Amino acid sequence: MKRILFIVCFAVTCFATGAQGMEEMWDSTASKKEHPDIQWFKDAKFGLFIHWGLYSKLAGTWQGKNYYGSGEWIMNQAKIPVREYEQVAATFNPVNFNADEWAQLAKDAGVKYMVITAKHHEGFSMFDSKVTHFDIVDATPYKKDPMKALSEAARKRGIQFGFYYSQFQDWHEPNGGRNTWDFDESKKDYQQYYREKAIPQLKELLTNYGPLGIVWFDTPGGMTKEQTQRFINELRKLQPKSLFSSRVGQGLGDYKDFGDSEVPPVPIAGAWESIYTHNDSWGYIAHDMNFKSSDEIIKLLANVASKGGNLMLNVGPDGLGNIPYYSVKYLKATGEWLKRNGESIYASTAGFIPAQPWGVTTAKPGRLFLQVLNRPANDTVLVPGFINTVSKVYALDGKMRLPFVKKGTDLYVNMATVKNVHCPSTVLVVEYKGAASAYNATAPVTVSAAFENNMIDAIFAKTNGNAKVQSLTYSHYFGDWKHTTCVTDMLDPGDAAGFAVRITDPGDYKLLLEYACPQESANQEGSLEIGDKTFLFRTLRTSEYDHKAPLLFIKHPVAIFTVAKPGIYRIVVKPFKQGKELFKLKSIIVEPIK
Ligand code: H79
Repeated sequence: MKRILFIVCFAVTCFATGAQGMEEMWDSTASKKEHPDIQWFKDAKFGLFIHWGLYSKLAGTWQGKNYYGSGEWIMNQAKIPVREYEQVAATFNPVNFNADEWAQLAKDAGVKYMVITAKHHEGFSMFDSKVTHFDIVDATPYKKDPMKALSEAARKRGIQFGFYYSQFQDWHEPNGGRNTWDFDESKKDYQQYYREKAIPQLKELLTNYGPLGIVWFDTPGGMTKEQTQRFINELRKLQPKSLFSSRVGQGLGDYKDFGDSEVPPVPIAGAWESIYTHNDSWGYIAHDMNFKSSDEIIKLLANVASKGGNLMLNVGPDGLGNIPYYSVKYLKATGEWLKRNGESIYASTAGFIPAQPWGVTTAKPGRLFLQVLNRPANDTVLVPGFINTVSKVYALDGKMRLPFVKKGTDLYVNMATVKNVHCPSTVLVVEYKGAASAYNATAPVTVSAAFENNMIDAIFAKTNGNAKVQSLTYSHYFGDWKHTTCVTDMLDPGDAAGFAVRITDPGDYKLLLEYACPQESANQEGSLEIGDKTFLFRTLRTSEYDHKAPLLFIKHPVAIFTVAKPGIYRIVVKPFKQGKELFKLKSIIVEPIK
């Protein structure tokens, strides 16, 4: 079954912990048995996440003050006392909620599963619960259970339905996790909270809403590994087919979730998911307008699929039950692209050709899909390291055959006849004979004059001395986490980052270093070597690395280099002399000079 062997060890050591360190090591599927019903999830590739609760009504504002953290955190950020927060329920009346409209949007967007917050950290139940009165039926003028209607509307359209449930954090309960402004954390009995609220409510969810594809846990706490296993076993009995997310904690769960807004840099084996929100906040905030365009969503989806995972994209409906205008618009546009190109996404596996300046790859037996995200100026798509014999190449949309030539293991596809209609990813299909080759993580990075710029990502660095490749996590002010892979810990000339690049065209190129640099690292000398030339530069200050603030990168031009002969070049970046960390190097950008 496993025809492709990926290099995953790097990813497992460096990327197994989730964002903000809240998630423990997750046992990779290599060492444990997969859930027997995991296949639908592996094939799904695209899911819709929905954050909806009382915070959606507050919309980022409490008592006239605007909050810019993620919307569902407002109770915590404004330290709203439980008794006052309960009053919000009395005004929560989502009269515009329409289960069929939401489910139809999901269908039109092309998602295969949907996960909605049944209860977030605020502790409010968005479903009819007998365990508490702090739920949508008992405590709001709405009085109905929207989850019932939504679960049915989704299933009717062939969409797997699941619940997000905050199993540990519950700011409404004296014994729930993390409300420190009303309750003394040291006096809490988490087990009592699990016994009296979380477990009985999860049982309600697993009993009253039909078959659940997923139970999506988040921010585990208060349980040992043994207790977590017993918790899982108890819930499993109700719905053995339901998949549990890895944030159930303690390395357990049926598939791996990366940190919020994190995509692993290399292909990862096994079932996994990247989660992103459409703008910057998970729960609705009136003043968060930073929505990703459909082009950005499609690129993200192609990128996640090229690593072998699913993208679950979040939307935050408002307190009346309206999904934001731009979410509707861009989700529908994503669905339009998927209608024509979904064959290259759904049920695909990671591509076996590493990222190229033109884009990324996904695969199915006998077919490699080229997701051309940047069209080459000369219309020639180079697929290096293609070992198999090619039988034909065509554009996925329209099936037009394309000419190709093979020179050794270099496959050149000419896409000149593909109409240049606006398309975020033009998908080309390469049909080939034999079994897929292995992903070559050490292949040189391609640099070509056919692109305005070529990015050599830090992930491809071979490091010496103390230098290392690390995923850095930091928050922008909304609280959405960002993750950037950088070369760090370059303090002396022995701490070097080396990159093997294959430059395919002669000519002049400008080299820019993209890095982040705090005050204490600024003004230091570094060097960049390429071929037999050495270029010196002095670092410029950008920002400090503080995980609660944006990490700012500069693109610093350091060299012009003439390539007389196409071929493999080695680029080395290092400090000129011993000092503080030189900078955090994100990438080297190579721009052909026309
Ligand atoms: O549901 C979404 C988040 O609310 C949840 N996971 C996703 C899917 C999540 N729970 N905890 N965290 C994420 C990490 C907590 C981050 C915090 Fe903050 C840092 C809380 C307080 C400081 C972010 C920034 C939220 C408020 C400010």
